[in-house]
Amino acid sequence: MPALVLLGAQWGDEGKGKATDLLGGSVDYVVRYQGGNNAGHTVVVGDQKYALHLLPSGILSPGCTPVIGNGVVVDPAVLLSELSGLQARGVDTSKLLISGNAHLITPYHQTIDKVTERFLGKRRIGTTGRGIGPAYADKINRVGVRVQDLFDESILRQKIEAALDDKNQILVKIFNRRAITADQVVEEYLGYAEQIKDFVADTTLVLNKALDEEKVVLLEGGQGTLLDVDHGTYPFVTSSNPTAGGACTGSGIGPTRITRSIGILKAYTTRVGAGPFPTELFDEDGEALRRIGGERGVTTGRDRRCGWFDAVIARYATRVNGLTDFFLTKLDVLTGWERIPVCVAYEIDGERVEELPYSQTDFHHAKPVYETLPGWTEDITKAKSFDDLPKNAKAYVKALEEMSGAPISAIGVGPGRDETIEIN
Ligand code: 2SA
Ligand code: GDP
Ligand code: MG
Repeated sequence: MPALVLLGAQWGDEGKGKATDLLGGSVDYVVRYQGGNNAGHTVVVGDQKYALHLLPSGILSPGCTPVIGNGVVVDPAVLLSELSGLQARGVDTSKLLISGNAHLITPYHQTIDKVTERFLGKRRIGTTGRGIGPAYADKINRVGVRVQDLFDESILRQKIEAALDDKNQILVKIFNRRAITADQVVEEYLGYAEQIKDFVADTTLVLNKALDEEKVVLLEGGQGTLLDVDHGTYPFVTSSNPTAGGACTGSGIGPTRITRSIGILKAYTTRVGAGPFPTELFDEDGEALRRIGGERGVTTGRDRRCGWFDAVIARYATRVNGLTDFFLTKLDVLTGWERIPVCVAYEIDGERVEELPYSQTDFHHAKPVYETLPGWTEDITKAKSFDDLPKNAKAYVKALEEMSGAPISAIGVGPGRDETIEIN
């Protein structure tokens, strides 16, 4: 049996948490493969709303084993508080597995993230301030601290001391901050070791064995395709690979075992943080999308930037992720607009461009070319099948499908688990 990937097709917050939860009942493992507690995945179960940051959304599905893969960066303090928050609400968290190879976020990563952003001023990325970029930088620089290091005090101390050698130079000399002592970090992190040791496992072995035994593994992405450090709008990206390739590296599952790659696609577009966004709206339509869609960051509470649907981006997501299908989310948010513009191409320096330009300068200059589709006013939140949708909503979905390069297999018409139309 297969592994499947579920990832964001835009700039994140497409509704991946809800989609993962929806599939949670029919899969055996849900694996986070990149990112960390910069993510904010919302799952609504009945009248209960959960905001998950580090834990895979599958933790809410009984029978499903949640896994934090090697590609994730783990802030142990956040991990423990998220676990105790769920336990207090009666969620069984005992099956969680954490890769011993996942890297740790430490307090100095958070400090560096925040002071760097402050220093960048107008050129800031608009990070979540959770230490994600600095933790991945240490990983690539081979001075990172891994989950397994928590269980060997002498190695942990050596690594933290080595990492702090140059970090303290930067913090003190450039950012005018107080030095962080290795002792204080080591002591804090040794305290976490005992609390997380039972969750730590060789997760690539567990997952590959599970696949051998015909189990189903869902690889859940954080953020989205356009925030990918390789394929996104660099430098306005996160520091990991949310795209499908990252699912293999971040979990230790080979590409031949993945049979489905699902792109979660919002019926309009949002972005948090800085960077180019061709269909962004600065008028009352943008404000209405934000208000009706509840477009506010789940982790930082920042207002999300909002704009119309961008088919160039959707086609790009199909291309770089080899998408087999899309889940289209938040169609209900568009109810009430008389006409809905959809970006079908860009105009760059007077020329029509159908594909996402690889040049950053071109993308910054891209102006959306819109086609306008007729809207609908009927409430669609109770729709259970595609045929229950009003004619113009059906036409909108079909048009998006045609422009985006992969079939739409599910449509979200509300935040709840059952507010989904499945299309066979
Ligand atoms: P970072 O912190 O280094 O990963 O930030 C780099 C960029 O990545 C963006 N980013 C996100 N964009 C959308 N949603 C994210 N998760 C939260 C949510 C965001 C929040 O679900 O709402 O609460 O603000 C997320 N995480 C990272 C970030 O905005 C930077 O542009
Ligand atoms: P994620 O990061 O991709 O998991 O998405 P977020 O949780 O950050 O943001 C998506 C928001 O949209 C959450 O508040 C969800 O509850 C909500 N949501 C998901 N699908 C739908 C839908 O089809 N309709 C509506 N109205 N809300 C949805
Ligand atoms: Mg989110």
